[in-house]
Amino acid sequence: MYTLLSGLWKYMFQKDEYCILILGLDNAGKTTFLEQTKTRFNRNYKGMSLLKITTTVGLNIGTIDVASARLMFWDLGGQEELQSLWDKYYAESHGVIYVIDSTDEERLSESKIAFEKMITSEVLDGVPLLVLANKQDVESCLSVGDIKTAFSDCAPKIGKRDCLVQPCSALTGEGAYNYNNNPCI
Ligand SMILES: Nc1nc2c(ncn2[C@@H]2O[C@H](COP(=O)(O)OP(=O)(O)OP(=O)(O)O)[C@@H](O)[C@H]2O)c(=O)[nH]1
Ligand SMILES: [Mg+2]
Repeated sequence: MYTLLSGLWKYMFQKDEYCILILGLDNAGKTTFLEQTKTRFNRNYKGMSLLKITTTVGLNIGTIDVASARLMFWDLGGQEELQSLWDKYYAESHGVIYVIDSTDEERLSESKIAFEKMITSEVLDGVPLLVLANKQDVESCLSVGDIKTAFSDCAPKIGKRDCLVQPCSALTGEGAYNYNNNPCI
């Protein structure tokens, strides 16, 4: 009887769990984005001040509930020597958020190389992709159009997976509703 009841309870209330990787070069704003997301979606979450976030060595994990789904985010360090660890997490992931620093034109080609390496991994074949053109609160930043142009030769490698490019500011939390969605690179 207990087994039956606990099975019924789980069936009714257990959420589907999905793992989302947050990738991108160091300083792109991944951890800031994760903290901003946790603050917005978890009612009682008292996060640290976004301005006190320091570079990630290893990973940060965060969980939010959206409708009947539980999203578990894995925010990995983006420094060059840590990028070799990214692929250890690919097999477990249901989606990837790739964060680009729109204020750092100098490192855009470096970011493109890391992006290209990630999307050409067979393990991630077909996994949906959200590209965040971050730091749009900075007036002199690159636009989504500029970033799409810089990443244009990656387009064929994205394949048939779902892909959306989204301008945002992880720091202010603006994004989804304040800027226009852009379907793909
Ligand atoms: N102006 C502005 N600054 C941002 C934004 N997002 C992040 N930053 C700043 O960018 C710097 C790096 O942010 P992090 O979140 O630590 O970057 P990260 O991608 O996690 O870096 P690693 O952990 O080293 O891979 C910090 O000084 C943040 O305050 C943004 O949307 N706008
Ligand atoms: Mg970080």
